[in-house]
Amino acid sequence: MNEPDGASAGDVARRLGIAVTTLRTWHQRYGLGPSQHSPGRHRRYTATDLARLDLMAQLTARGLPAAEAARTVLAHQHAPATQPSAGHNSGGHDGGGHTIAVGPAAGPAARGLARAAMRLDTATISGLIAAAIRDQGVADTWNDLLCPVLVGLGKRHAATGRLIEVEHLLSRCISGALTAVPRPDDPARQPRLLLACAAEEQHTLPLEALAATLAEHGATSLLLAPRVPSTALTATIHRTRPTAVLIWSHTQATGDPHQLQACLLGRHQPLLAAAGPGWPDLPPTIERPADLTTALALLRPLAQ
Ligand code: B12
Repeated sequence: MNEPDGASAGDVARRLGIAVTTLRTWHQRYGLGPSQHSPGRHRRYTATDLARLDLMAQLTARGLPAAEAARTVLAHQHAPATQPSAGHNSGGHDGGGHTIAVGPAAGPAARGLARAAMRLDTATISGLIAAAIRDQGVADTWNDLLCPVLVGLGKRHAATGRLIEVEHLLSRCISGALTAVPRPDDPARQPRLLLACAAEEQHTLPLEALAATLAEHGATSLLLAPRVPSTALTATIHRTRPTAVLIWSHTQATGDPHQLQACLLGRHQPLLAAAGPGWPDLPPTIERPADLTTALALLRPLAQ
């Protein structure tokens, strides 16, 4: 921490991405308060206080009850001092603030993930995502943990033009965790579901989440992502004769409806779904699942 007089409760709460009331509760209940005191002034948090609170925030974000987390933190009290991680020392060069705003509905795990992403802390990012998938399944992890952080990150990037490194690292960790979800074990069978990104579309994560949640529900899918040209898509439909094809477009630039029409030109007519916010208005014969759960319900019965 750079301030010679130590930091205020507001500063610390902002840096750790937690509410000031949470900080006060940790102080009152577990004694994790500010240790520096100048007469006539509010007490200030030192670098050692911040390191303790950072550990507390990480442990609670991983789901440890606060009392247990506090016991662990206090047990570390006399161990060699932990340095606050790099992100906390970085003086606001990312355009203001040290965490990504994840919205009021997001839980502590999303705030913990946002903090870990800002610190470029690969091990914690991957650990939090893997633990959430194990405990809650892919769909809840995607909706409640990953989407709030991705949306917050997108807003922050749009406002500042920065954090591309955070976006890339987080995306890779998410892909890794979703790919690690075990697939149904039937190598002899050709998957009946085809999931593909639209031509030039690089946003792959929603499709990766869909493939992983389908797998969790016993359904295999063939995933082509990113950037699938229309000719490659129609050739794959011709070769694999899927029962359903879902095409993802995230931005208007990639949502050209001609690539959808091309999928229905052959003799084989799969169910066709256009997903993602990039598509314009489309004929009602094309399915438009609005979220992961709806897409799962639409495709799962067609996986056999
Ligand atoms: C990660 C990311 C990237 C990564 C993608 C990595 C990967 N492997 O996927 C990379 C770095 C490659 C990238 C590139 C770009 N990106 Co980008 N990216 C994002 C980010 C942060 C998250 C994307 C994501 O996965 N979102 C998933 C969910 C969270 O998206 P959602 O729209 O909120 O979801 C809604 C629905 O789609 C639905 N839904 C959610 N999940 C699912 C799942 C299924 C199956 C279904 C059916 C529905 C569904 O529910 C949600 C609520 O309605 C977004 C921010 C954002 N808000 O999405 C920007 C964002 C999409 N990117 C943006 C831009 C501009 C770009 C680039 C053009 C930047 C550039 N100049 O190069 C390129 C585009 C390249 C291309 N041609 O595709 C803009 C798009 C603005 C616009 N509307 O046109 C966004 C919104 C950021 C911003 N605010 O400016 N990006």
